[in-house]
Amino acid sequence: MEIQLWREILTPYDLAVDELVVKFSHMIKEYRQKGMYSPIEQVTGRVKTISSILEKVQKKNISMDEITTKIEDIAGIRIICQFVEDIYKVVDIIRNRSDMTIKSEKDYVKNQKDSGYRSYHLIIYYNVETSQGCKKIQAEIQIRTLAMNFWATIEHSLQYKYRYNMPDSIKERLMASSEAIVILDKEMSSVRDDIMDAQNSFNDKANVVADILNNIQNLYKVANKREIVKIQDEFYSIYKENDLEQLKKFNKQLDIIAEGYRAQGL
Ligand code: 0O2
Repeated sequence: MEIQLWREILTPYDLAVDELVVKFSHMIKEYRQKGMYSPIEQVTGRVKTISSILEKVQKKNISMDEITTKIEDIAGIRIICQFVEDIYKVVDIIRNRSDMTIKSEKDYVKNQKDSGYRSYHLIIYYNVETSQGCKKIQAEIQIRTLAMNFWATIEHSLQYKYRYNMPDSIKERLMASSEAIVILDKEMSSVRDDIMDAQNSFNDKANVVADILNNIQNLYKVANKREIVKIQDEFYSIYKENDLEQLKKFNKQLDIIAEGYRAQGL
């Protein structure tokens, strides 16, 4: 196939990956801005390389005009979560979105593959607007925990190294480490509430401090210097106490001062 044609085929996938990464990243941002725990920890995306597409074409005996229908993972999104429970939350979030439709799903978390691989896979339909009009494309979303991702990344490299001849001893060690990952994920889930509490209060504190600094910055433009210096000193001393409730109270007082100066929207 001509290079130009490949470019034409892959461009909408490129756009879809960019858009989907932005959408999922924004979800993380929204949760954190609200001081809430985000079920998504990280998101990455990639368009399958031409060489990898050709490999699949050969392996699955696909004709060139069937590429976009039969190869479902030309656009690939990987969502990494902290806990197994989050994987199912993310699946529900995707299920309820109006801009993606689920075509099929595979739960390799509950039904792990023989290799020991665990992950939740969704194939979605997603519309992109290109210069040629609207295109409905397929994309694969892999959702897994940080621990599952660690295992899959290492195993993928070993698969590549040994191709289809992975020594049994390595396979056994990978199986054993996959079992260790299951235990690790379970252990982490059992302390999930404590970890979430800690992360929520960390985000809460970061948001309050950002609000306070924003208020102080606005007051700089309208209040007199002595008053600002006093406010700043007070902020530093409350900050040192590491008491979130005190910081919130101080922020409310600042809101009232800023309102008095009409400085909030500056
Ligand atoms: P790459 O290089 O990651 O793109 P399919 O081959 O997708 O048409 P299949 O095998 O039924 O059909 O799909 P499945 O099982 O849902 O797997 C698709 C993708 O999941 C793979 O894509 C891998 O990314 C990942 N995966 C599946 N099994 C394993 C495994 O045992 N180990 C690791 N590390 N990853 C796995 P590709 O195209 O094979 O590879």
